[in-house]
Amino acid sequence: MRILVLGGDGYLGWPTAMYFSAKGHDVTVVDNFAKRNWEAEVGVETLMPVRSLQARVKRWRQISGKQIGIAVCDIAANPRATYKVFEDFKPEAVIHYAEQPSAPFSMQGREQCVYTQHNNVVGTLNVLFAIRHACPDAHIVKLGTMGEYGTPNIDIEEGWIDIEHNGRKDRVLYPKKPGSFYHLSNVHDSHNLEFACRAWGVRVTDLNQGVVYGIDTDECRQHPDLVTSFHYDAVFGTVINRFVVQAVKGVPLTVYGKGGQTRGFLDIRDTLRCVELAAENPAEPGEFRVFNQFTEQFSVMDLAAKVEAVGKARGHQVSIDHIDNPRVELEEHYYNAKHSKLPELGLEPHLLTDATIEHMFEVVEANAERIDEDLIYPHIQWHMPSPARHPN
Ligand code: USQ
Repeated sequence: MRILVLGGDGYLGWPTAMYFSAKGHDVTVVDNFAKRNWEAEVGVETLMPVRSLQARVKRWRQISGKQIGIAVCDIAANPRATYKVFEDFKPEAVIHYAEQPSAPFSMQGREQCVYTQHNNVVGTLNVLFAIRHACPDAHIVKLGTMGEYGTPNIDIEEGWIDIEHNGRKDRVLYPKKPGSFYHLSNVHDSHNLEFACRAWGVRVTDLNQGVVYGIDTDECRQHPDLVTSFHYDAVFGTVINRFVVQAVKGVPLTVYGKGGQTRGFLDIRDTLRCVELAAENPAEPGEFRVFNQFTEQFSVMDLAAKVEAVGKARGHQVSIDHIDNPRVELEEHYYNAKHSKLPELGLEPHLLTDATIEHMFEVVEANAERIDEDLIYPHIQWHMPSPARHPN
């Protein structure tokens, strides 16, 4: 297949590009390196140094004998360049990761909120129009988020729900109640994508992905130049990745509030397999298909206990702290999300075992001197800033 990986320089995009390339697909990465700018803006670094995209592609070619194409393009700001990429490459599948992915980043203030929604929503609209213009049969595999649903007091279905109201029935998009402006950007994307399926007959798989953990994939392990961008800071780091780094550094694990927050989780290797399963089994023309992409549910306290146990067994001093929750979210709630469609297509999950956590510890321990303790504690609050503040 000819596959475009939008956002192919990122934590998930780069391993995805190598994974498809290793399997013999014709892969081109599209990126504008915005993530590298956001890291500089917030003042954080990845645990392991990340080479330039060009250097990674070159190393990948030396090791695998396979070529990955590069198109430097801002899909949100430059629709003409985006059209050109789609015209030239004529993708059969478009894997779309090219979004600002951090909830805390989007909650810093007006500027970052508007930026996040503009970047994510307009970027996805430009991709939709580019596909309609250049390759209307291409299948969009859009990385969305389980956070679109929030934590409702009823079971979460896979994208759609059958409802009966005043004696009449309909099938509608599942009601959304997300917990940040970032998560809201994905809700807006889902609505735009679903409408484009109805109006134009495009094919879309919306992957409502849970929280990803993990440091590497088979391809990343082949050379230090091929590592992906593992974050442990309070802006871009996800919870398990953060806890392992905290345990190695001897910082009490930062459970926000009570820690009863429950989410769906998956191993980074399963992200790649899920995207592959979606691409190999495309949505029909006009179909807006939603898969809930996670493999297990855990509460934050479950995760802290798992990391604590593995960390102590490895000789680390690990303790758990309940810090004031910087977010507005339920800390104890019902959570039961369906996730059967990807297993039905053949997903065999990597579950969160002690061995998985041990591997994360090994890599973090080997890079411990690069951990900056100042980046661990969260500083971005969800609550309204003072009205007296300047609009920015
Ligand atoms: N949490 C802690 N302590 C920490 C960090 C997080 O208790 O040090 C809690 C948060 O309050 C939250 C949960 O852990 O209840 C998950 O937080 P997270 O930062 O790991 O993940 P989140 O902000 O939800 O976002 C991440 C990715 C995002 C993706 C999303 C999937 O950054 O791109 O869309 O996971 S989901 O959560 O299913 O919406």
